[in-house]
Amino acid sequence: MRIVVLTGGIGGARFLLGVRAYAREVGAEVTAVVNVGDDLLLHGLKVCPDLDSVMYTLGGGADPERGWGRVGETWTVKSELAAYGAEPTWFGLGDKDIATHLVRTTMLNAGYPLSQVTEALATRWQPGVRLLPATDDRLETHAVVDVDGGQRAIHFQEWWVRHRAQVPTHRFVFVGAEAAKPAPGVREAIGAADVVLIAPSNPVVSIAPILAVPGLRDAVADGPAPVVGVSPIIGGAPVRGMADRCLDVLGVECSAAGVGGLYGGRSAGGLLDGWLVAPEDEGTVVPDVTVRSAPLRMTDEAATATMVRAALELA
Ligand code: GDP
Ligand code: FO1
Ligand code: CA
Repeated sequence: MRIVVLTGGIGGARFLLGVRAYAREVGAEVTAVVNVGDDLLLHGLKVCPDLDSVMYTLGGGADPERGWGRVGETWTVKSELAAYGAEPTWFGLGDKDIATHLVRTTMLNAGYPLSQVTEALATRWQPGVRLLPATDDRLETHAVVDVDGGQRAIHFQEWWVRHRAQVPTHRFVFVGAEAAKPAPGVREAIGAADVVLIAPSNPVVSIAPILAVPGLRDAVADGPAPVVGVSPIIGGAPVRGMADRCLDVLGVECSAAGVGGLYGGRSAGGLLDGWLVAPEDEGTVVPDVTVRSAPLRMTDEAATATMVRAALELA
């Protein structure tokens, strides 16, 4: 059995722990197609927050409380940069994390594509699933916001981390998406999948940038595999993070039904055959989609594997 998962950072990473546990039980192969829209160049280093969240989480090196970066992290470089007054001060790289960015940046500068660099980094972390960036090309999520009486596009990280999404926002733009190509293996994995799962990731800034890579939405929507999504929204609120702010920008209700409707039913030009919602949201209706409920809180690996089983039963 071949399972493909579309994923962002922490929500997707925790979901993948359950997918991997299930896959080990039944001998399935897992490919994660990971968002790169959050990526940024900082102090000359290429930082890939969602790829790193997935890699560290599956490799046992993630900080469980923060949800990003390394466990047991130290911040010497960050405070040294602050002593120089180096901007930005609102985004901090940990010392251990910086080693990842140094290796990545060196390889990228030597001409290796991000997909090969990711494979090389994963040699250390042994995530147990194949990690593929959605694209090797530059694709950056920007937010069009009101500042100082005018409209300006700012990088997603400035919107999310610096402004905590609390700034009047018109829309998101996936800069570079039109010219981006799926990374090697992504289209092939989707085409050969027995099931495609959409992780309970942020639909607006984690899943949408993946689908914005030309050809990927069609590969999923027109592919042979059933597509099942898992709701990141329980009882009208995100479990963590600011998906409510993101959905607000799109004018989509923050609910399991709202996100299900945003993805849409496959037979109606959308993506989904199935949509898994929490028991709190039982009765959710998404036109042309089979909706089931199951406990969706990823409290530990076993609970998450049970949730994955429910998603696969829907397929
Ligand atoms: P990010 O890239 O680090 O922001 O992470 P993702 O986009 O992959 O995931 C963020 C989403 O995960 C948020 O919208 C949360 O609501 C969702 N999430 C986090 N924990 C859980 C959980 O235990 N259950 C469900 N269903 N969703 C969760
Ligand atoms: N999030 C923060 O809120 N503040 C930070 O200083 C910060 C640094 C950081 C460094 C590396 C990394 O991989 C992630 C980092 N994040 C930080 C988290 C991250 O940028 C966002 O939560 C995600 O991009 C949203 O998916
Ligand atoms: Ca993300």
